[in-house]
Amino acid sequence: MADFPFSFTIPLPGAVPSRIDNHIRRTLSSMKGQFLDHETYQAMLAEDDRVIYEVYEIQRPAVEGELLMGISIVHPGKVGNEFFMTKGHFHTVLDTAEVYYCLQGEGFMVMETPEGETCVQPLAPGNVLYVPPRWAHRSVCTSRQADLVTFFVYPGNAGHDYGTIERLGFRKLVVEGENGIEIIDNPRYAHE
Ligand code: S6P
Ligand code: ZN
Repeated sequence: MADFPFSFTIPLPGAVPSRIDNHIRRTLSSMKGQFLDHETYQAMLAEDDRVIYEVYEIQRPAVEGELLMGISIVHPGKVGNEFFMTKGHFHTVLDTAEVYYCLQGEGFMVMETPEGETCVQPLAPGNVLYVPPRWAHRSVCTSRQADLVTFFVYPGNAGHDYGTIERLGFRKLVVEGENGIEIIDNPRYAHE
C-alpha cells in the first residue's frame, strides 16, 4: 500500500517543525577533536557540556526513492576563535546530493570533496544551497546572537560517514579573525 501524502509547518521565527519524529542535541562533548583550539575546548567542556546544535528529523524509511527532511539549528558561540558548527559528514553513498534552505541567522556551509576541492558558501535567510554528490558538508553559525536555521532534504539511502571528517578534519575553517570573519586553511588538517 502506498504511503499517504502529508504536510507539516515550520513556523517562523523559531522554526521548530509542527511534526518531529526525532530530536537530536549535539553537545560540546560529542565534538571532541573537531575544534582547532583543543585547550579552550577542554576548558569550556570542564565548565559546561553545552548544546552546540540541534536537528529535528521527519523520519522516513532510509531507502532509495525516499527523501529525508528536517531542520538543523546551530547555536551561536565560539571555541576560541572558531565558530560553533556541526560535525559535518560525507554521505555514505557518496553519489547523493542534498538541498539546504536557510530560514534564519547567518553562517556558512563548508564543503569539500575526497579529492580536495573546497567550497565555502554563505548562508542567510532565503539562500538555497545545493550540495552536489561527493561533497562533505558542515554548517557554521557566525551570528553573535541568532541561531543558524536551515531546512534540509536528502535521499533516503544517503547514510552518514562521520568517521572520515573525525579522522581528517575539514580543509577549511571559519574563524573570527582580527578583521572579522575569516575562512582559513586548517593547520591541523590530517593528510592521509
Ligand atoms: C543530513 C544533513 C543534516 C545534518 C545536520 C547535522 O545529511 O546534512 O541533517 O545531519 O545538519 O549535521 P551533522 O554533520 O551532525 O549530521
Ligand atoms: Zn548530509
